[in-house]
Amino acid sequence: MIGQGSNDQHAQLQELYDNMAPEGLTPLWEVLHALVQDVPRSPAVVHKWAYANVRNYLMRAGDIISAEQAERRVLILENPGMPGQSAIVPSLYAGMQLILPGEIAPCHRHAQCALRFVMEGEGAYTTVDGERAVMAPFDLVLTPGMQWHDHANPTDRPMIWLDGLDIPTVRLFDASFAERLPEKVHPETAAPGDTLHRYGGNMRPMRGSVADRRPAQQPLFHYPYKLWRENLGNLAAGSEIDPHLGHALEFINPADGGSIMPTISAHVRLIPKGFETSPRRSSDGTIFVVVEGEGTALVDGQEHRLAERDVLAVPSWNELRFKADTELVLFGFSDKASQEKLHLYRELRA
Ligand code: GTQ
Repeated sequence: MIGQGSNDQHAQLQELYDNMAPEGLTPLWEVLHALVQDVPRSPAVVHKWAYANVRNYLMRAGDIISAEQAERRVLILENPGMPGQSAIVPSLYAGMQLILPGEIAPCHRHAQCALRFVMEGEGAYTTVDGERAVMAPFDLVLTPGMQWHDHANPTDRPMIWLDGLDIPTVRLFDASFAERLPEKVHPETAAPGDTLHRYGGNMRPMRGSVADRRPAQQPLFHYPYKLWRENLGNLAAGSEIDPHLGHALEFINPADGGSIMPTISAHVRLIPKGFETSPRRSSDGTIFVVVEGEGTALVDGQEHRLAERDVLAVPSWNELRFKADTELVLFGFSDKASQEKLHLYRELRA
């Protein structure tokens, strides 16, 4: 907004704006400071979704609509600061997906990258390019862009997971492509766990050999809780704690050692009982899931109580601290992967 100016100038400017608006022209000086901010001021707000509450609505949806009819039976975790945008932070989408016993969610693929973080249930699976990732609580399963995926629950209990996708990022770039497979379910192409054995143990099939069957850029799609929890526990037992993060491990893509997918980074943290992390800001708005324990997130001084399976969205550049009442284990995902590629990522540790 321009400051002082005579009434006459204001009138002349308003006339100019009105005349040129139909031609797709508008004055920078009215919006410059909103466009080029000194620090990030996210339209997204800090918000916590208590798991029991989300689950309740999700089960109600389960009584009314099938997974197959819905294609994906998901409640979007929409940031209250960005109504109608299907975003949890400006660049990312999150939703809670329910697959009831005996249901399938039909096979499709799209440009958007997806992660699933399992909240409850065991034995249902996502099939990625025809290979089942059989899920257990707190497993991380990926469906990287344009890989075929369908979901099924052959167990007798509901299966619920958190979906994290880069839907708003892809929307920003106008680069969405999607297709359905004519069959509901992708034909099985490999035994469950095959990819984990080939690409998940810091090894890979020799390049060009018949065993090297997965896409070179994104071969791995399953990071079981059993493995990451053991690694995190061992790290916590044997290393100095980071004052700002607690004990933290990032999930990586074994193809290049980088983020799990081109647009999404993910990590886990362990904060010991009684520990309080030091204040930290980062430019990647982050979605946290409480895996174990209880505590408090202090976001710009405001307290948010945390219990198991709660989801907390912390937008860019909010000052964040965690206080652990019991040993606290967190999963987090963010757009750090995109920001680093664009040379935008920053953090500030106090
Ligand atoms: O499971 O493929 O929450 O395509 C949103 C879009 C889940 C999925 C979502 C999707 C999916």
